[in-house]
Amino acid sequence: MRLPLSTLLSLATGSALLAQGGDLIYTTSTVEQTLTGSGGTVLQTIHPNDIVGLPVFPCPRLAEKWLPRNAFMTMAGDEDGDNAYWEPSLLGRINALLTTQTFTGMPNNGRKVWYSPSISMGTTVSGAPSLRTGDIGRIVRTGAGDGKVEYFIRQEAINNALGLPLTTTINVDAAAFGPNQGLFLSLADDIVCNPCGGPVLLRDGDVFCLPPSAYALTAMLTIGATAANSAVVVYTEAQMDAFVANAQVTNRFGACVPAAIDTTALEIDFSIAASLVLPGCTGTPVFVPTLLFTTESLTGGAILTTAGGGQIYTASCGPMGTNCGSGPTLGQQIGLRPPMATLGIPSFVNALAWSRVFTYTAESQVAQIPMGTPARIDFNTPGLNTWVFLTFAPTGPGAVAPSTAFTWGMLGHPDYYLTPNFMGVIPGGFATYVSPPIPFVCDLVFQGVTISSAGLIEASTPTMIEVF
Ligand SMILES: [Ca+2]
Ligand SMILES: [Ca+2]
Ligand SMILES: [Ca+2]
Repeated sequence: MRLPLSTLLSLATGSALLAQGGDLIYTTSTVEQTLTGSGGTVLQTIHPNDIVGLPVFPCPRLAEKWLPRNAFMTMAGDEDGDNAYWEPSLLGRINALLTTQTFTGMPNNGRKVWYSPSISMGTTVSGAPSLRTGDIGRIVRTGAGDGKVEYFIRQEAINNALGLPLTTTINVDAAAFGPNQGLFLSLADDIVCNPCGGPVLLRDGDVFCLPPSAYALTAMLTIGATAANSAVVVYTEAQMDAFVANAQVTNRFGACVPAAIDTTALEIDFSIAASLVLPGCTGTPVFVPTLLFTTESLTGGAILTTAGGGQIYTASCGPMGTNCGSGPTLGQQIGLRPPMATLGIPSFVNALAWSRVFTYTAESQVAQIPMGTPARIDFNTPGLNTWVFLTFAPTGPGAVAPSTAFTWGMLGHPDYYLTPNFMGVIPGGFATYVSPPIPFVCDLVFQGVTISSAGLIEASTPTMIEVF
């Protein structure tokens, strides 16, 4: 299908803005701490299933949790039917992030961002197939209720393009999408498949493309059907190794990184136009944009670009990695706290996407508390105060809290939970709400509402508490 001219014009505008760099969202491969310390709250601890926001300003760059795993748990409900909302390993590690809002200048939020998990979500609430490691999707509310899944692309469509049996389990490890460029992917495991050009051992470091000529967009502008055997390998692992070696970047120990091993995140680098054109399988050439990427070897959290044969990506506040001979890549360049002044963070960047970042988060300090004790909820509020609301959630196996649209907000979480009970006011910035002792067994959703510095009413991400 063709996009209307107005859409294409706004796409061009979005790209022009991105040439100066923008906010990013990302995930880490293991548990990390924010450089700011996040006011001493639990929001300082970054898990591999939390999404982190990295605003383009100020310098040095400061990261905060943007979409906590507790919000995923609230949205997903009891997806595995074990009668508990609390699932600290829900989605495993978020292996890929994909945003499409960037291109229309629209705000992004926890219902708009697309992701791929390393552990498939249970099917109790969503129904089959749920969100699998081979899908890129998101947890949404539909007419059938909360905890459902919407797909940007399904495993079957990727497998079809790769010439794999549709039922073969795959694990998407990196994703980037541009409406004019197509979908760029990397998988987490080596696999023999049959893409454009014939059978190949597709390596976990390889980057392949589903070009726009190889798929049909749905009415939602997601990818529906794909052409069989249409995926094009755009960079082999050996070429990714060369990009990494050419970048002359260090890992967390200060060693110069010689190879990629496994490509772990992808995004389009709009700062430099690319000239690589490959033959496609559908009679249309494949235009490969400059790509931002990360790899498993890049502990310390460096972000590289394919520009110039492989370089450290330079963003608004400086290079996103340390040059060989200049010490370790610490993690400060992505707003995380290194364990020592001479040792970088253990994580590599596991998923990466452009996104306008508006951060308003809530996270319970302890998600399961005994009856007769208070709930403690940490907030990061982008306004003068947070009004704290509590909602009683349904209980029992397969339960999910019903949400409804929070129509007053523009940038915050787009939903709230019925029926909200006003509990009190806490200050803006990092602050903790402490409830009265909760006198009975129940499941609760807490959420905040604020008036932002722009004068808008915004809702925080939701968080669960189970009282036993
Ligand atoms: Ca559960
Ligand atoms: Ca990844
Ligand atoms: Ca490899």
